Amino acid sequence: MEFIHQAYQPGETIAAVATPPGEGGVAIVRISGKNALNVASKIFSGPIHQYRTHTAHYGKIFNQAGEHIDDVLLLVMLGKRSYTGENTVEIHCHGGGLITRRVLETVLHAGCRAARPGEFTFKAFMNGRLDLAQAEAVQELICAKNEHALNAAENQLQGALSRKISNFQTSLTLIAAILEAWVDFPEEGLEFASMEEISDQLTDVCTQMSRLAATFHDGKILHDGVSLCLIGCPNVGKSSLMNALLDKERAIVSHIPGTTRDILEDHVRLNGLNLRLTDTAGIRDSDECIEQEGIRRSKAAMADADLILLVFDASKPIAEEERRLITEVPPTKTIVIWNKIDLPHHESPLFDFPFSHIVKISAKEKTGLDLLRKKIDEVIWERGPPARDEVLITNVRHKEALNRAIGACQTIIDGLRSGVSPEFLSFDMRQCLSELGVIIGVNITEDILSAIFSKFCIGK
Ligand SMILES: Nc1nc2c(ncn2[C@@H]2O[C@H](COP(=O)(O)OP(=O)(O)OP(=O)(O)O)[C@@H](O)[C@H]2O)c(=O)[nH]1
Ligand SMILES: [Mg+2]
Repeated sequence: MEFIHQAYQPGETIAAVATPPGEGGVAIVRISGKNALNVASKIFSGPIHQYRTHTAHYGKIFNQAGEHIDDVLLLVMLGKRSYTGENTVEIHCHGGGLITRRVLETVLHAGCRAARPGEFTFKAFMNGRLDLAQAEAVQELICAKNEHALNAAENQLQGALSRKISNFQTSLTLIAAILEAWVDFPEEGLEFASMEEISDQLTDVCTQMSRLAATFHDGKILHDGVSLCLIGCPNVGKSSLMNALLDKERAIVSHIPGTTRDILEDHVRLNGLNLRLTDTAGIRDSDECIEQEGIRRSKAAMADADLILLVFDASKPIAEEERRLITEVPPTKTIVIWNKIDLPHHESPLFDFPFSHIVKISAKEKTGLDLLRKKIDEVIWERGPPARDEVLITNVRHKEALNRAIGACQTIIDGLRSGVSPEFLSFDMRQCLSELGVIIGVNITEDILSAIFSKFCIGK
């Protein structure tokens, strides 16, 4: 078969540096495959073939010319009990870029090939150590940017998602068997279950699958993070709010309207989530070409943002430009900020407009910010942050396969209800089961596997 568009031999011995580039205390060169012990024994000073599995040994690495390369700690992990499911040797050498490269070159010269991205995890998948959803969780675990994402990846790696999927498959396979019995032995089939019972069971599985698919909203937040954009007319206090949320003087603040002319970006942590905060140029009619470009960028940032903070100066009446802006923002992803309430101010006159999230603050006095943080959290999560052990769909590939499975399941339910003969529904049942299989990696094409693993780092 092929892996990342090159021939792939099961058991072939591969090697790579498993630690990140740069200087560090220790670097790890990992070797895995059926010749891993032979390769390592050619360059290591100790009797590798005599070592027991999962033991560590101090020794020296020598190159082909017999030159000393490094003093190392060598770990042996045999066969089925290793990460890849194949013999694995890890060489823990000194963590300099040059020395690590020399150790790797020595290993490669001793008779193995450089690993492709994600190839160790690919071996683990091919050898049945992990299913595909678990293999993908390895990469998500490495890339997790917040606590919730880490929990979700950990659950997926422990097989929680795979168990859910295989429970769906088990229920559907039982229903499929009843449908087939029905086709083969129409009289006996009816004794197993009635048409309504089968349809109810299917609806139950379909509802559970839909519930899982609905977690993708939260999963996407964990995976991609959340972007927040500050929008408003000049001088309403957007940059002041940016600084207050970041708790540093990031943006220039002044009483002159049109102070911010370009997009400013920074990150802030909120209840375990990383938010990307964007301050923008105040929106108004302007003849000045640089300001016009700034305003164009503000509107583009607004369109891209997951959440808009639409800022008003509460001490002033709503301006004509602001009325226009109100009609341009999507109300469901907008929080209205009624700023400068430390000054004599108007109560919010926005009841004419469809905003359900309004927060009163003073960016200058830093009041109302906790309420704003709570509101942001509320709008982001819709139904509260995910529980630690909740199974979430974080991956578009899983979401799409699950949605196709739900679609096929729904077709069967509709068919049964409208009296379509069960034999005509077996195609949809096979389709539904195979889409679920796609998530955990059953009958998946080489191209899809290559696309998934090529996103991994080399050495993982
Ligand atoms: N009293 C009071 N003044 C504020 C408050 N927030 C901002 N200001 C003042 O309002 C003026 C404008 O603030 P900025 O933060 O620069 O406003 P902006 O919306 O970023 O303005 P542009 O960059 O021009 O679009 C400054 O003089 C701030 O000190 C507030 O809550 N209360
Ligand atoms: Mg500004």
